[in-house]
Amino acid sequence: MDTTKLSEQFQQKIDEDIKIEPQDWMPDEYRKTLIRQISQHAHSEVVGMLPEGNWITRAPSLRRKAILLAKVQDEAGHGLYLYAAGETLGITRDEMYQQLHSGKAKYSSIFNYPTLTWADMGAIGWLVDGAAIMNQVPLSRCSYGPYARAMVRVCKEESFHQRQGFEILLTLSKGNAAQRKMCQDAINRWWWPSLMMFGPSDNNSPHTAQSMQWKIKRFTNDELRQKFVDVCAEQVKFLGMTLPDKDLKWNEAKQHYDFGAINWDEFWNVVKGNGPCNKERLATRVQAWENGAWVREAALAYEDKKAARQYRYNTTQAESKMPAG
Ligand code: FAQ
Repeated sequence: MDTTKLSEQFQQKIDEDIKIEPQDWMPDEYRKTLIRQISQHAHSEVVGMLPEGNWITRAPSLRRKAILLAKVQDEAGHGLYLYAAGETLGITRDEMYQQLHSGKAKYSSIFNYPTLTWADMGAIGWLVDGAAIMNQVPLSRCSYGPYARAMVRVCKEESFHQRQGFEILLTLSKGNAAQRKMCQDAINRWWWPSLMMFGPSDNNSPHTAQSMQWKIKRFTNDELRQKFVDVCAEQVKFLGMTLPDKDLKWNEAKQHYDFGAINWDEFWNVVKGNGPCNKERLATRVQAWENGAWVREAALAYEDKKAARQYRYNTTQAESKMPAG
């Protein structure tokens, strides 16, 4: 069948909400877009372990330490499902890592900011995981089966993360003056970078239109950002804190919150590698990869040894069944 016909049938399946599976025909550009997005998403989960990993040894109680440890492990698991989903498209995990380590593949801008106080663990949970869920719930309905299915479990876990973050901030917000100040300071620092997680505004987003047509994206960057603002503007009231935006105001006519201008220069600066922690984050990942070389070699050597033993066993068995003479 010619490519035009295949493309038409492909789009028809998408329009009918039939999932595309790895063995199905798909346009090269669809495959490329998914590899780009899924691998960048996987890298974000794994690099995203670093800002919070920084606080595991400094969590204020054993309970907080255990919760944070479990949360950071969950992020590793999310990375794993996503790398596995990426592999179904014909790219190897090593190639994806290579793209991250060489700086070719992006990861979310948010993880290039430092975690200065314990309240940052609360702000990350509430705002960063909150933004991640807002973006990922629609992705669980995306047209590519393996990506959509990976998102179902990821979202369940992210929603727990979001609540644990809010609970950290709620506790601080009921604490002494220094704790309340720490809480407000963390919200102030994480608010705008969290809004940037949704990507450039729609008129500057080169991939949105095509990704919407392919139902990889179900909402545009600006639509999801607006939903997030509307939710947070209400939730912050429970904390007795404020969002650092003097233009944040309920708009009765639009039934949405209006909000101030995002600093897109800051966003692109971070995306291009010049944020406060870009170099440190990438160097840590590269070092982890290099330090783990012996583990990968040992695992492969073990697999080879097991296969050789199995081969010897199978050969002996076959020989013993041969008729004598
Ligand atoms: N940072 O045309 P668009 C998490 C790039 S997971 C860096 O709008 P698209 C869990 C974009 O890649 C967070 N780069 O692109 C967690 C593209 O560059 P390219 C990650 C960004 O793909 C919580 C260019 O700008 N989530 O947080 C960013 O249609 C706590 C043009 O942009 C996902 O990855 C950014 N913020 O829409 C872990 C979700 N935004 O590739 C630990 C899946 C845009 O052409 C602790 N991804 N760019 O070189 C998506 O939904 C989409 O890829 C968007 C971007 C919405 C991020």
